[in-house]
Amino acid sequence: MEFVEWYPRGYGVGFKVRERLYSGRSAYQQIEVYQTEGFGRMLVIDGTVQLVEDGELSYHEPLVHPLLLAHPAPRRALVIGGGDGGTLREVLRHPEVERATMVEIDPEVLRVSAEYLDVDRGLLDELLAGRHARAELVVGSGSNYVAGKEAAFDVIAADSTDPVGPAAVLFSEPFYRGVYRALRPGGAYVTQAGSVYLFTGEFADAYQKMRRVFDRVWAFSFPVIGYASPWAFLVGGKGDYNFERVSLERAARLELTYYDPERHATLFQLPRGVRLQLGL
Ligand code: AG3
Repeated sequence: MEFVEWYPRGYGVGFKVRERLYSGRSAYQQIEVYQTEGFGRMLVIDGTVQLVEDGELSYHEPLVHPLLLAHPAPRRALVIGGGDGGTLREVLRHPEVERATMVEIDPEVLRVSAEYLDVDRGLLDELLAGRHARAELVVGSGSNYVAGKEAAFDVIAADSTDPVGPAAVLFSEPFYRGVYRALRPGGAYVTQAGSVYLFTGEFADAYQKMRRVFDRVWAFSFPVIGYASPWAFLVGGKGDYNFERVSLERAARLELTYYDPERHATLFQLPRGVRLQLGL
């Protein structure tokens, strides 16, 4: 049996799968879990691959660690989306983080991830029971949550589905304004921004919108296992936040597998045509 995610223009990313372990419709989306032959279990939302267990770090590491390692003291952290728990798990590996909040809109993603996936069941169980020492869970809309906050977070990471569909609001200028307000001075925001090659227009669009809101914006890419790679990411900084310098001492303690802090500058490598399309 095979599972193929079809991107625009008939480009596919496929996995050999042994069986479908779960399939169900939540109030927001279609959720599926497959047992793949070579990469552990796979979470699929609305036909798009969210993660494979043996490869999810290739997404969660570049999403989280550069952002936090470039911040001198990331004490308060917010994760928007990320219901499988992988992003929050990586955020909590930083001892500087005193308190982290995760706002996930779909309780079914939390339940299915806790039951079927081995991303961090322990963390999800603790969050769902409300007994994690440093982290709390809010089930609700990330954009509504952010709209009510002012100078509350040092770092905010959005781990959403694609810039098309239900998550489109997380790529809008009003949302970015809310995020900017919710950041403390010197704080920063990161978001995944789709496939560099298949969603180049959305990537460039999100980049331009963020430039209208944040004091500085950085675009980077990373090859992610399971996605049509390279994958796009955007960082927006408030005040004097500088994404170009990361703490190597703090990085050394993380024992990273994919993101390489000693080669941080390689993150900014984009295909020339894409760089020009972004106006960089
Ligand atoms: N969230 C980003 C998923 C984007 C994948 N898009 C796609 N395959 N078309 C991943 C969730 C992992 N925590």
